[in-house]
Amino acid sequence: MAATNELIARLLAGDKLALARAISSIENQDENSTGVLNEVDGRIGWAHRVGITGPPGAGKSTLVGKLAAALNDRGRRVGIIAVDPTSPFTGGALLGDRIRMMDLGLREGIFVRSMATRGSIGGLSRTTQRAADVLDAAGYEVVFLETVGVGQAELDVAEAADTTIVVLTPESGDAVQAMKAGLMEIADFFVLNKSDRPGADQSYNALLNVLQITQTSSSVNERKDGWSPFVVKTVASQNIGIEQVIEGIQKHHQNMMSGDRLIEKRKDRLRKLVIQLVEDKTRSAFWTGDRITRLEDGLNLILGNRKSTLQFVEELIKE
Ligand SMILES: Nc1nc2c(ncn2[C@@H]2O[C@H](COP(=O)(O)OP(=O)(O)OP(=O)(O)O)[C@@H](O)[C@H]2O)c(=O)[nH]1
Ligand SMILES: [Mg+2]
Repeated sequence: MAATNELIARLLAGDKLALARAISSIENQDENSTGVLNEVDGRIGWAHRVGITGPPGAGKSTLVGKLAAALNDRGRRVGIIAVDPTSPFTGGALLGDRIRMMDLGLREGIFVRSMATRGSIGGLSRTTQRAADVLDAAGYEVVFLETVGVGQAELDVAEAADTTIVVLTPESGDAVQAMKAGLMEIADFFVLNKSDRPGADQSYNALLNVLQITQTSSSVNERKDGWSPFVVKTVASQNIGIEQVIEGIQKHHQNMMSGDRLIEKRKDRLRKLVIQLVEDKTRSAFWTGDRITRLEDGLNLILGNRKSTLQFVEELIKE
């Protein structure tokens, strides 16, 4: 307990080592995690959580690095969580990110952390959300959540973020592809990175076209929040377009702050979290050793055509 208290005191003071340890505790749900989360809740402010997703190698980490540096130059404290949904270990690519971002992490006001979340307890969305909560409580004002867009992972990150940016490149196939992958619904805006590459203008125009079509059609893609996604061209490696991306982030933040959208989004997140936690707790409370034995017996009865499945379920629950 004393150790947990000390950890909490240090992380609230912004100690990076303590922050890293607290996030590991949450990832592993070890003995410190409940204590940490209980202290973090109640101290959550309004850190702006910005999800950055897109295909492998699109330049997401490069972009996040430049954004973080630019924001930090203006005195903002910035947290970066790079989520790797594919690897349970720190793989090569992630290590590359780490090395590239290490310089940034040396800055007083920037915290960098990567998480390999395959098989993480409670899922990517929850772990990411709670890690962002910890950074928020520790006084970080902007928290970037980077993840490679591989199916569910980008949806999970979009759920944990207030603002979601989808990074595409001239190489990453056409805009129609992005639309098919459901990115139109999750992107608050797009960054077309590597605009120094051939075909950048065509890609930009194609993306604009798709956006116009989705925005003018009264189809499923119409956004009920009235926000219209746009495209920002960047060359992250050369620091080009970074200011425009920051403007986009701020514009979306303001849009969410006026009206109740941000609070509603947070409430949605919290609702899901509470429901998920209740389900987890009830499930583990239900499956005691006794019931597991009963389950095995019941399965034999059902297989032997001596009991119906539904009847057995009712009996188990009633006990
Ligand atoms: N030409 C060009 N190269 C870029 C640009 N931005 C980033 N790169 C390069 O693209 C490569 C991949 O960049 P990362 O930032 O690691 O990309 P990522 O999307 O984070 O990659 P993963 O996390 O592995 O999916 C690196 O070699 C970068 O230097 C750009 O605007 N133009
Ligand atoms: Mg990366």
